[in-house]
Amino acid sequence: MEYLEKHSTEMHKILFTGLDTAGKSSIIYALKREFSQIINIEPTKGISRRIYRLLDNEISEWDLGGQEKYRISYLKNPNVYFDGTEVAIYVIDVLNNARISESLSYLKDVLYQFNTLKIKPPINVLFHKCDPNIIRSKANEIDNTIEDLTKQIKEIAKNSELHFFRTSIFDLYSIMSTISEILLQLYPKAQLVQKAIKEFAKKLNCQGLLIIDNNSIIIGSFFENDSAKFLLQESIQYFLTLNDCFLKLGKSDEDDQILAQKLGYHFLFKSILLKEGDSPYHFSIIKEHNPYELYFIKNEIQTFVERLIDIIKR
Ligand SMILES: Nc1nc2c(ncn2[C@@H]2O[C@H](COP(=O)(O)OP(=O)(O)OP(=O)(O)O)[C@@H](O)[C@H]2O)c(=O)[nH]1
Ligand SMILES: [Mg+2]
Repeated sequence: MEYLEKHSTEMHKILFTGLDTAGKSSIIYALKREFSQIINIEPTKGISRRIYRLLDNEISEWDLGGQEKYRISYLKNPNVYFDGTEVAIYVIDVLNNARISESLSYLKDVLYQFNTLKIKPPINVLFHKCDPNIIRSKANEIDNTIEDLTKQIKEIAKNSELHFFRTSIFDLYSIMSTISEILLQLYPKAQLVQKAIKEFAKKLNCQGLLIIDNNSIIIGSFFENDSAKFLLQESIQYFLTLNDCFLKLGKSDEDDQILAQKLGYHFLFKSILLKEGDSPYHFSIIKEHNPYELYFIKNEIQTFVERLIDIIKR
């Protein structure tokens, strides 16, 4: 239980930037599952910072409010705001055509600052507000906007490592998977963890397994087929929310789990503490065959958690 104290923790600076109203803070609230905050969201005044743990590292997350007056001050003081950035997340509102050129121009300014500071963080561009209902009704229009933007960004940032994603707060999984992929780039052990998760899923003979930390970061996943993938991805936010409800009621017990069943699919959701006083990890499992084995896999999960601790501290 002392390994985390002994183990040296690395701190990584993650920068969220982009114009005002792009949706940066909403993405962060969505990861924290604080949906009621998104409805009444106010523009971020200056920077909002938080520090959280990811596996055995620490993430220092900087959300730079994007109103013009703040952008001017960041660009004037790049040492304070941009220096030390290991990963940049640049959020663009794809529904706001009128401000796309302004957004590209600010991206240029940000890249210029990285260049001056002699740092080369990967640039992760989020084409945000790709809401499921809009994608259905205006698919071509959005695709064209994104295609055009991608071309322009590749030109502007031709010396940077670039990654592109489509996100919407109305598709929580798009946010979870995007931010997880971005953050796990920092973590070389992520592949070992993923391999162990796959082996564990095979051992359980389940069709899908999703392991998420308390900040909604997907530590690893396994899906045997598309329906298992779809069902686990879509259901995870409801299990997390139901779990949060019990925590708000002050009710939790080490042995508790949520079980659900429909049309031959059996779901098990269980929260596990790797370490006393730490935040929990959430396991979501789907099984089609021998579902009753699900009731008896507590020991298997515990053994797997020990293996996970072993990989993380190594
Ligand atoms: N349709 C849609 N609206 C969104 C989405 N994400 C955020 N919004 C809305 O966009 C508005 C601005 O969101 P914020 O998260 O405050 O934007 P921000 O980038 O943090 O803005 P600043 O703090 O001023 O830099 C809010 O009204 C959100 O509800 C999304 O995925 N789809
Ligand atoms: Mg904000």
